[in-house]
Amino acid sequence: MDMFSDKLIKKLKQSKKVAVLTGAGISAESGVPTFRGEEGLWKKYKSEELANFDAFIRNPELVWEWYTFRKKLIDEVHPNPGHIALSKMEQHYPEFTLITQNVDGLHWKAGNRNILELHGNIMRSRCVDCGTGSNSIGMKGMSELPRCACGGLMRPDVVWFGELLPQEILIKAFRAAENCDLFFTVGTSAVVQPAASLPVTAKEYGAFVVEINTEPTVISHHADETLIGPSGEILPKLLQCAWEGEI
Ligand code: BV8
Ligand code: ZN
Repeated sequence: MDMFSDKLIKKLKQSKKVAVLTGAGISAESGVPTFRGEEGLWKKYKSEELANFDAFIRNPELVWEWYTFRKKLIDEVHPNPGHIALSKMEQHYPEFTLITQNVDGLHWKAGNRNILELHGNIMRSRCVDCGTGSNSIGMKGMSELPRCACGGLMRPDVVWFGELLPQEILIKAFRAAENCDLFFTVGTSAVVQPAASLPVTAKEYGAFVVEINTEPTVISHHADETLIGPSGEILPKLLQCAWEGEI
């Protein structure tokens, strides 16, 4: 007995334009802790202590320590079957947009290319003063802070609370949500704005919205289908079912 409704399978077979929003949950089975789970990254610290600019200026060592810890962890993990399924979807559908809140770069490693990184990427840094970017630097010892050639302080190239998302990327994300036939929201608690408005927008514009999460969320009532379970198990099964061995 398949766990998926006929309507959902039909949608997967017939859709031409698909958009997906992912959050930390899609990387959980790769071993990357989520933000708000009990073992969440923010258990020890509170997000306001870390993921905002004032916290960074007040205590750059602490913030760099946290990001260096996360980068080291992310360097050692691999995409899981959920990420892989999404890269197969990009090959399959004529129009496929992957919108992620994650900064771990795992969708790129899994083979997706049409990726919109709403909140930046932890492997990139940029100068607070002149904006010069650089890849994958962190705290060398615990002492010296990474600095730009201009002398400015380097910061992780991620979007912190209270900071605007890259407008170009955000516009593309909403355009994808407005134009798609089928929208997946995967592994996100849907509390962080403006990302959390994307599934609602997709619904308003007539998309069939599917939520995949280990538990219901504040936007489950907007979804046409909510599949409860780990995305690393559900996504591959869903494609297997819909494409009957084509993959
Ligand atoms: C902005 C990057 C304009 C850095 C992040 C009051 C009301 C409404 C909004 C606000 C408000 N006060 C402030 C705001 C705005 C604020 C916001 O939304 N706050 C929330 C918390 C209320 N938003 C902002 O500040 C944004 N900017 O609005 O700019 C502006 C400008 C100036 C002044 C005012 C406004 C910027 C937001 C971006 C912040 N940066 N990260 C970093 O990563 O270090 S947010 C951070 O949370 C991550 O990006 C993360 O992706 C994101 C969302 O979390 P999730 O991905 O959903 O992860 P979470 O742990 O929460 O949930 C995991 C889910 O997975 C769970 O549901 C779990 O059940 C599920 N799961 C677990 N395992 C699995 C699974 N699912 C499937 N399979 C599994 N195996
Ligand atoms: Zn500089």
